[in-house]
Amino acid sequence: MEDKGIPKEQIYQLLRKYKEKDLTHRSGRILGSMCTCPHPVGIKAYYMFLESNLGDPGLFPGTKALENEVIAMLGEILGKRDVYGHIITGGTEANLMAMRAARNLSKVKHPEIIVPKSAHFSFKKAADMLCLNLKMADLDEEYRMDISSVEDLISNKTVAIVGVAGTTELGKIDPIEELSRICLEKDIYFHVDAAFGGYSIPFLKEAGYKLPEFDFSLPGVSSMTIDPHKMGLAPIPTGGILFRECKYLEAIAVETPYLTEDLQSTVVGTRTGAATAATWALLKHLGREGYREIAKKCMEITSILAEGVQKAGFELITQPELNIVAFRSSKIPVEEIARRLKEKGWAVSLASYPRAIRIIVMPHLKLEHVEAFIEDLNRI
Ligand code: 0PR
Repeated sequence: MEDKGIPKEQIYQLLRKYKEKDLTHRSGRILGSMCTCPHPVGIKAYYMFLESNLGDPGLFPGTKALENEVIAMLGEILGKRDVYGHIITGGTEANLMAMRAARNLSKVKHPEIIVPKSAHFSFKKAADMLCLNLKMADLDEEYRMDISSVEDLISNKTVAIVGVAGTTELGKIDPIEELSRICLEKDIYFHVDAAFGGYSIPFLKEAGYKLPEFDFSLPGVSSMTIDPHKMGLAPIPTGGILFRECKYLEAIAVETPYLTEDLQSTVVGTRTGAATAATWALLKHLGREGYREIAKKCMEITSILAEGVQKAGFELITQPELNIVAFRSSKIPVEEIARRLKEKGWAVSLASYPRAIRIIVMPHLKLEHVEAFIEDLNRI
């Protein structure tokens, strides 16, 4: 570190050099990310609230009011307006909070949680941090959580079951309705990870897509993850955790003696209010119609991509249920396909189960990008 500071123009120039090395979503070359270009209205709102700290909400009552409104709006999207929750850093923190609530409310020794094999790796982190035994349920032939496998894994130590609405690798929706019924019957905490699907499934349904029930309208659902920084178009880091009842938030609250609030339930202490402001601004600005159009557009491009992939001689792993396309070839290993695509400037990701090229059709992917990609795929 220099003793004398560098003039700001020079600083910006230096930063631009580093930035040039990064990929951008806008280029249409990032095909394996659940993030996207943040919407300009969200960016402006984010800037406006940069100094706001929801870790000490008494100092920022305006931002706290925005958070309350955001939680109610997200709850409304997910079938229940009067929910309790917070805007946090992302799906990992949301899943961690949910598992912590489930564990704290049960008095069981050596607690276990049951997640599908397709669950995001954040549950491994949660299990490790919270000393939970992680049980992985098998998937059925459509890569959804297998109900009979779940039933086999349930024991008197089970403190939570997790279903995913929009799996990370394939975008599948687990049988949430059946899981909700089982959890209600057996009095087990049921968390739905809709980090990816939460902002699209409800809007696709409104647009006429036939998708299953997956939210708080099912009485067994205790909590849900929904990430504004994925299909919500908010800047990162912006996640959402919603609980059906206040007692779950209370179960993870700690006393905060010298702050303007008495209790805090989030993992992080100092917590940006900018993410909340951006989420609020986008929900208000885009409205249901805006999000409906975004979700629909992504699905239309998903269909075009899925068709193009098959025409190019590749095999779809499964029919896309949401905006993710996963495919492989009987002739070329997926690692080799990914390598050749990288040579042509495409940043794809690989699904682990089954092994496949995985493309997430986020709002930054336009038709021209997908057409250029299919052309390159044909050459491969
Ligand atoms: N739950 C689900 C279903 C997810 O897909 C993810 C992340 C999480 C929870 C965790 O969310 P946070 O990453 O916000 O904590 N899914 C993406 C993934 O792991 C995240 C991602 C986004 C990764 C952009 C890469 C990337 O470029 O694939």
